[in-house]
Amino acid sequence: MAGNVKIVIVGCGIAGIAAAHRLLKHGFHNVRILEATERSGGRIKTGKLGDIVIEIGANWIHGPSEENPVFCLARQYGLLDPKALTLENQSIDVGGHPQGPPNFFSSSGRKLSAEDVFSAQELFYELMTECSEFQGQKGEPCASVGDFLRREAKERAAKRWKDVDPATKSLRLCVISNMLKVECSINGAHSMDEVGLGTFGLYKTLPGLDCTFPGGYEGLIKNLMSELPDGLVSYSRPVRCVHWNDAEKAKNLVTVECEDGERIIADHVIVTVPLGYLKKHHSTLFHPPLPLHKLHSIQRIGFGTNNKIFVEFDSLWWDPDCEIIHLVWEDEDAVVDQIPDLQRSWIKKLVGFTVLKPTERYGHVLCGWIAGHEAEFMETLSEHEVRREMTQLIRRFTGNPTITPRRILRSQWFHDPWTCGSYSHLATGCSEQDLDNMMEPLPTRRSNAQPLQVLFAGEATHSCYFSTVHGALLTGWREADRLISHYSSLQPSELSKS
Ligand code: 6YU
Repeated sequence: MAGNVKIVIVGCGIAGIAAAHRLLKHGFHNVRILEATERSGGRIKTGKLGDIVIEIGANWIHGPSEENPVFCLARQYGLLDPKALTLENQSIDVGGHPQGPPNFFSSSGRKLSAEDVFSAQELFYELMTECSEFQGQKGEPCASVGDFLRREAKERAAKRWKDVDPATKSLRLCVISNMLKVECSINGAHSMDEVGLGTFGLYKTLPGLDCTFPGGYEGLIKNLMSELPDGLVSYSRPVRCVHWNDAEKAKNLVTVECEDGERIIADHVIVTVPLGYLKKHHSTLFHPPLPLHKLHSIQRIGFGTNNKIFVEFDSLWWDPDCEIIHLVWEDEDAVVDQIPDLQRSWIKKLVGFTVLKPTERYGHVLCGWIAGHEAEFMETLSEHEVRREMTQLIRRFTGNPTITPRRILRSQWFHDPWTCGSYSHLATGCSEQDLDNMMEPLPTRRSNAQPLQVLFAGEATHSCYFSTVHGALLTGWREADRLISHYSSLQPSELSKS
């Protein structure tokens, strides 16, 4: 029976691949994936800087431990370093905060001491923990994480550091601005003012010290793809419109119309396109249009940009054990995460760098992080301009006028036509209901038409692991399971009709 059911999956990122895997395993052989680009993986994208393997998209397995299906698969395929497999690594819980020994440089060319930054970091992490605790309790004090952090940081700084000299106090608040910008990168948001406070605690972290794939994240995709039959994916085949049936007693078939004019009839379609793409193209991607409550949730949930700028040097200018470099602007003691003069000063949004480790494998390569509209503007500049700005920035913060990057490479997720940004976050005004609406199949329960015509997977449809690879993978399995249990619950008489 399952073999006769025709299922089309739109998008060959990890969610689409996971859905296909699970369906095939359960006897659904008539499965096809339509992918807009010429490759699998979507936002899992490994590239090269010279001979060095770099990640243009997803970087880490967040929370690599038994509960994380990406960790389990990577371990099964032998893709991880031995350290990541140790029980010790799996049990470390850092609650999603950046990890590893940091260096802090300031805009006057000074390297800040641990003492300078410790009090600021302590206050910031205290506030971040509090932000997660409003979830499920009515009456959070502000609408956004940014409002709360800014207000509380200033108030507590005034009380706690009242005996500290003004220059030190000001510097500490500048460090907090840097950490606020790091949060923008982590959340993929333009400003933390756009991230909802009441729902912030909905995102869940898993234990385990984040780890990378030494051979590249795409190794996971290659291994999964090698287990799918040849020809299952049609590449360079963008879907233009999914025609479904909202009318009562309408026949149970969906038509998928491709850009090249091909029309494919299916019993079910699983849509895994990114939320950024849905926001931009929902009105043409579905016919009839999406029900209003679903559309409003697509509009309410946030989808921002987080970009990387890789920079290679001949030698290191950071401490050998350093894993994260923070750049602190000394004129930002107002606790800010947005740059007023975006076109001239976009580089101020670059929070700093993660150091690619180990040095024997990566040489002296840093990965710079920049989020928001400043990151989107950066994408419009030539590589030459970005390189020039990066060089000036590093010279200023190190006080060394001779440092020159050997080469750079940046990501451009906002202008990627099939992604339109990086990943989702719960914006102000969102509720848990929006996530439920995102994953609700069409027609929705409010309709009497044939059920499960169009199903939705992808990172932005996971209730607590949105924005991650493991979240996306789990949504692919979830939607496959929805179909598997639908067919296993049908009576024989219903099966012959369907
Ligand atoms: C994670 C991480 N990570 C960084 C960056 C990005 C993301 N994520 P897909 O988009 O993959 O697939 C959809 C497909 O649909 C795609 O192939 C399209 O081409 C196709 N499509 C679209 N339209 C179509 C149409 N019309 N027809 C047919 N096909 C169509 N996740 O776990 N770890 O480290 C990161 C990161 C830059 C962009 C990430 C990370 C998110 C994941 O990549 C993402 O959730 C999943 O891959 C999505 O899979 P999917 O299948 O849902 O969609 C100082 C200093 C300090 C430094 N601090 C730095 C802090 C930075 C913190 N950042 C963390 C996140 C990172 C790095």
